[in-house]
Parts: sequence; C-alpha cells; structure tokens
Amino acid sequence: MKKFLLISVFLLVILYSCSPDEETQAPTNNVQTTTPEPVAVVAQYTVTITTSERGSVSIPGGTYNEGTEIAVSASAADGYKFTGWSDGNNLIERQITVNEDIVLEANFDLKYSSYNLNINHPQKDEIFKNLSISSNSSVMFKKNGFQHIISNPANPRGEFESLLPTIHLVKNEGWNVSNYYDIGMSFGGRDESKINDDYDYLFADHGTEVWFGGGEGRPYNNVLVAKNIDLNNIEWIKVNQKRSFYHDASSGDLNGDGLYDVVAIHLGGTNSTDYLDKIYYHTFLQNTDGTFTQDYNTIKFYGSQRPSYDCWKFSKEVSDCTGIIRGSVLIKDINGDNKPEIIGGAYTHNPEWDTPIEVENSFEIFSDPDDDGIYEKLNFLPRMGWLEKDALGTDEIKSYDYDNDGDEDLFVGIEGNFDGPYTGTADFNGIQIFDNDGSGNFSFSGIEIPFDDIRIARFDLFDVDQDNDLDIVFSANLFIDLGTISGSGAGSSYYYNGQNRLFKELQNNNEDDEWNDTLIDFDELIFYNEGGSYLKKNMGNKVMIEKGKANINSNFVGRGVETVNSSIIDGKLIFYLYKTGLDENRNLTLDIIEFEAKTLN
Ligand SMILES: [Ca+2]
Ligand SMILES: [Ca+2]
Ligand SMILES: [Ca+2]
Ligand SMILES: [Ca+2]
Repeated sequence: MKKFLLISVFLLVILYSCSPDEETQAPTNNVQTTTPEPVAVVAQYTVTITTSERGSVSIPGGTYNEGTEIAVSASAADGYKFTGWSDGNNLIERQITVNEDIVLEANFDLKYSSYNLNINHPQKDEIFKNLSISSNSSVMFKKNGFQHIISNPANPRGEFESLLPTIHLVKNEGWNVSNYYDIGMSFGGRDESKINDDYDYLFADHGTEVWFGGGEGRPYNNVLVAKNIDLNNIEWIKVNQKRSFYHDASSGDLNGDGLYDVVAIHLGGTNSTDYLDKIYYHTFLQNTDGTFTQDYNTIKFYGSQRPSYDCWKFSKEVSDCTGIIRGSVLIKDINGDNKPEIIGGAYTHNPEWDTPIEVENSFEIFSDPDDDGIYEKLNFLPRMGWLEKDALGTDEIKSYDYDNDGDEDLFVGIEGNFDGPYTGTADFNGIQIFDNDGSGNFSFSGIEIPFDDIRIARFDLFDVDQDNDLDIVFSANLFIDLGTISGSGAGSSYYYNGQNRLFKELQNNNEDDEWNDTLIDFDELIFYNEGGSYLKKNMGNKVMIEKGKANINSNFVGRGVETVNSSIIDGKLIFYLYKTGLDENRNLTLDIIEFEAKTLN
C-alpha cells in the first residue's frame, strides 16, 4: 500500500510538470486555463491487528492516513485472560497513532497455572485414577513460607479393597511429592478439619465402601491426626484403637488440661465387640505424650450406657436417648460460657424402625457446666429443615456467627436422597444454616444452598472478599456428578448433558478430539456473606481448562478434571484441582491446576 501511495504522488508530480507543456502545445485554445492548486500529499499506512481464538479485537485494522489516532481494544474469550499486545503494551483499551505500517497481535492465555506431577510409586496409575475421592479430605495450606497439599487417594468402591498411600506434596517452583504414607486411609478420608494454627489436621475415615462393589466385609477405619507437618515429614497419630465407620470427627479441649481431645462419630458400624463401642459417639482424650485414650464417661448417657437403639427400646426415659444415627459432630462453645459443647448431627431416619419421636432429632447438644468432665444433655432439637426428610443426613458441622448477634450459628452439610426412601441413592447435597438463640437452641434460619447436580465434597468458611465476615466456598468431586445414573455411566452425567452448573461448556480440543476443553465457572462455588445473607456473584471466574474432560466416546470418559478444592493462600482464594490426562505414549498423567479467583470488585 505504501508503494501505491508513492506511485500516486509521483503521478501527481508528473501531471503538474506536464501542464505547462500542454499549455504550450495548445495555444489555439482560447479557454482560459487556471494553474491547478497544489494538493496536500498525505501518506497512508496499513494497520493489521490479529488475535488467536482465545480472544477478539475491536477492529481488524485497515488503511489510515498518517497521523490518524485509532482506538483498539482486546477482549478475552470466556475462560481466557488478556496478557498484552505483541509490542509490549498491556492496556486492554489503547490508542494507536498511525505513523507507519503496524502489525499488532493481542495475546491471551489460560487463566490458571498447571503443574505436571511426577509420581514415582508402584501404584502410580491407581493413585492418579483415585484422587477424585480425595476431594473430601484434600487440604492445602501455607506454612513457614511453603505451600503444602495432603491428599488421600483411595479406591472407593471397587470389587477389592485397595489401599493407596496418602501423599504429601510441597510446592517449590512446581509441585513435588515430599513423602508417601501408608496409613491406610481407605475412603480417602471422609472428613477433615484443621485443629490449630500450627496446621495440624484431623481426618476421619469411614473405610472403603467395598461391599457396594460386590466385595466382602466392611473394612471400618480410623481417625488420624496429622501433626508437626514440615517440608519432609508428617507425624501421624492414630486416635482410635478399634476401627469403626467414622463419618466425622471434631477436636477441642474437653477436660480443660490444655490438650485438644477428639470426638468421632461413627454411622452405626464398628468391628469392636465391646457393647459400649456401638454408641455413635467415641470420645478420645489426649494424653501428655500426644497419644489418645478412648473414654466412655465423658458423654453421659442416661440410665446406663447404651447404644441409642437399645436406649430407645429399653429405656423408660426415651427422651434421654441419643438420636437414631449420627453423621456429624462438632466441638464448640455455642452458649458463650467459654466452655465447649459437643454437638451431634442426625443422619437418616427410617420410618420402618418405628422409633419414638424423641429420638428422631436433628441435633443433640451436650455440655459440662459444672466442670466435672462429664457432658450432660443440654438440648435435643426436633427434626427441622432438610432433616425432616427421611433420607437426608448430616455429614459436617461448622459454626460461625454469620448474623453477627454474638452467638455461634451452625453451618451443616447435608447429603442423601431428597425425596426418596432412606435407601435411595444420593441425588442431593448442600448446606443449611441453623440460628442460635444464644443458649444452645437452634432453629432453621431459612438459609440453604442446595446442589442437585454436583457432588459437593465439602464446604469451607473463608473471608474471600476481605470484609471481615466469613463467606462459603464449596469443594466438589468432578469425576462423577449427581446426574450419573448407576449402570448408564458418565453418558447420563449432567456435565456431558449441559446441566451441571460448573461445566458451562465442553468444546472439542483443537489438537486432540479425544478430549474436551472445559469451561468451569468457579463463581458457582462461592457464596458471599452480605449482611447475613449468602449470595453468588458473577466475578468473571469462568476458566477454560484445556482437556478438562475426556470426550464422551473416549476410553477415558469422565477423566480430566476430577476434583476441585480451595484454600486461602496469602489472603487470596485459590482453587486447586487434580486433572488426569494422557501423555504421548498414552500413559496416565496428573496435573495440579491452581486458579486464583477474583473475589473483589
Ligand atoms: Ca483435653
Ligand atoms: Ca459452652
Ligand atoms: Ca449468631
Ligand atoms: Ca467476607
């Protein structure tokens, strides 16, 4: 184009120079001629603006007169981010002065960091395939300047019980395995809770549900404390002596000796032949050497120590009996006397059990007002909220004064079958908040966050928007979702049918049609506390994850992103995900994805 302009200018010059000659060659022409006025010569230049398919630009460019100011802006496609222009300018909207030919490219990139994890272990492939279940119990934290992840892969429901090592990862440039621990965490840890500011953690593991897959026997499991975690080592303390179907556990100092103790809930199964161990509450008092001893007197059961089913059958004071099945437990001061209470949450209720209404409760609360180390009944609360449904039960209790009225309210994770019988398969989970009246009476607040599409692994209370109140962030198991019908496989899942709220899009990957790029909307997992209400916000946290799910026709259907968990690192909300894939030799690979969510306007 520049060449053409030069030629045009040249022609004009020739025409001018010819004019006098024409005049002299046509003297007979009487028409008065005028001398042409000089025309200003303006150079023109070409501007070319390009982009990848990860984004677009406001104009493609064009031909402009020298000195023209043009405005151009870049816009990332859903799930990508703008990273700057090819000339080093980083403004998403910019002015360009055209003084030469310009070729400019808008650059876009993935929103996340991805780290390939090298696992050198004989059970490597099993570990890769079974990290999905670890979403229940994976923890990420930063201690002494280093980020750690502890995950408990487990073969959850196979035809055989396969115990995999717990893995401890430390981030130093990339993520690397610090150590493997053969502690037999068989269901990947059913639940975890942080014990103290030294980042000690408590894990409750109910055991591999191997019999669901046709295996034999119930391998009940353990409650474990991970303590004194450093870059190279975790000290594991087995809290229990006898294995049970431990569904939840909580820690707190029950006897005022300055050492945290543990109450674990089992869901009605134990391999102990001791009659007292059939009671759903197992209390473990910590000894000065850090070990734990089970104690049967801390929680007072009235009349005599009985498992609840014996209590309601044989006790004259049925109202003193604990609930039918317990699924969760929390140790927390909920009446403001600076002494902890023990709160147990209900699991399913079966009408066929024909239990008295007194033992069909939502929560039971024990307290020790006279400091004799024996926790007596403070309150048994009637069925309320989702716990009025037979097939829904609690799996986790956290507490927080979300309404800022000076007392701890209960945030309760609830799971199960929403409208069906208690034997129905899980099609629902979510949380409800129960308001404290200040004295340990709770009532359903009306606040609930249901999920009927995603398997919520757990929830955390973080201040994600730095306004000094705790917000809710959910974790999820993304290998299967609640739409997946048993026997029909992943083809029935919501994410392959566009109904899973997290997976907004599956797009065939450009280079490998065995895989889909997956647009995941992390805003669906964040609920902001706004003056005592919990609201989702559109903060633009959609992330396109390359090869995020294997194609439905692939042999690896369902693989790709398998977990999502979150943590606060350096004040920022970080989602971290395990993603399985294949290398060029079709060996399984594992990536850890980290995404820093935008949570502030
Ligand atoms: Ca203690
Ligand atoms: Ca108290
Ligand atoms: Ca409150
Ligand atoms: Ca907040």
